Amino acid sequence: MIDFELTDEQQLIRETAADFANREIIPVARENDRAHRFDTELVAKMADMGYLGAIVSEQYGGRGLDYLSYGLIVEEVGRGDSSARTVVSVQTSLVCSSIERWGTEEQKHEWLPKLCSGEALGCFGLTEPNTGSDAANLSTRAKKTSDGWTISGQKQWISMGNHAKLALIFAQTDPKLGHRGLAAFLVPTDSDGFSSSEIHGKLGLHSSDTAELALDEVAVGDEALLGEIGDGFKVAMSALDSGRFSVASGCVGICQGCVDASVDYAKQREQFDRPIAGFQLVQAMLADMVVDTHAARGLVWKAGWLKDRGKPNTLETSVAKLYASEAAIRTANTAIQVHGGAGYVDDHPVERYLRDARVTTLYEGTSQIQKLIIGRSVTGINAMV
Ligand code: COS
Repeated sequence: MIDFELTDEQQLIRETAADFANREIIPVARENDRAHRFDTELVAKMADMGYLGAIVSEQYGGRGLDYLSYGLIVEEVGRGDSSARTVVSVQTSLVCSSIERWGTEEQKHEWLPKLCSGEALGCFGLTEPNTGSDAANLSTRAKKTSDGWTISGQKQWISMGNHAKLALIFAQTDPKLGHRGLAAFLVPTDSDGFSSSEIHGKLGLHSSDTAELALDEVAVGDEALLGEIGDGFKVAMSALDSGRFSVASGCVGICQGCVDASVDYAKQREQFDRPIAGFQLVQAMLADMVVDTHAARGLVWKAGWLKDRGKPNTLETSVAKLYASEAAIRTANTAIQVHGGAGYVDDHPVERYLRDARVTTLYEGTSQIQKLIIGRSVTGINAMV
């Protein structure tokens, strides 16, 4: 049976998130973008809505929602502002999900309530200056001490790295073991030897905090280890299964925002004595945008449906992330075309949509990595070795 009908609860969650985006996110998005401001008040409001721990169990302070509902929330937040959406994606999918899935009861009770309530922000420290797609090849080292570990290395492109109280840090414990030597650590960012600095000059996501992290002999106890030694790569990959779904959901929001803005504009903008919405070539652009939006949303919902049933979904998540991120760029680009010169300045949201969409085919696995995952899945041949 295929059923595209949302439950009453999912419908309510969607409407509430849309209303939240309209009231709290969209009115401040342009000013935050211009000011390059990481909006901590908005983060607190999203936390109050339960959006930082939507899929976390209620016993740990989350809302215990299903993935489809989470995707609906992330779509609406992404329609509002991808920088705000990045907060939700990183906090919920990369950090909270990893702790809930791999953590001990002590770790879950210590961190999840604070993360869900927004008392603490978390960041995901996988990528390094010389390690992006080849995620197993980390330079950051963790050395065993008598009562814990010392971690040294650098992390790059870390969303929320300057605001986070907790960093999920991936490090190599034994280079001879390759990906089976990796471990994940819950590192408080006020630890001695931990520092962060802001990365400037980004094309988009101006109101998202993006950091470089440096760990200089940071000492943590044994209780900081998340999962077992050697589980680090699996922790990262399982986090990205959730994170890629979240990015894809946010991209559907960009697509929908572009359609909404373009339809409105095309109906009120007049040329040759009639609204440009009456021109076939404008309608063709709108139609392309609508098709991309529907297709992306359908793929995201399918991935969420599989997650909610506990079925394997790495392939479907990569398909959704690849399609939705590329669709967001196409749609935002077309939306600017519909707006003409007006779309090139920030009186309308579409130029920000394009700038913010651009990163989504890069982070949480490039489009090329998604294609290699999809290609391996259908051929059984690993093109990455
Ligand atoms: N969940 C849990 N475990 C997973 C997994 C998943 N989704 N995917 C793989 N694993 C496990 C495998 O089961 C395997 O376990 P064993 O060691 O027990 O055999 C292990 O991880 C290695 O898997 P695999 O051989 O598939 O890994 P590869 O080295 O081939 O992975 C890719 C290569 C490209 C897929 C991976 O490095 C990747 O996703 N790179 C992109 C990283 C990225 O997205 N960076 C952005 C960071 S966030 S901005």
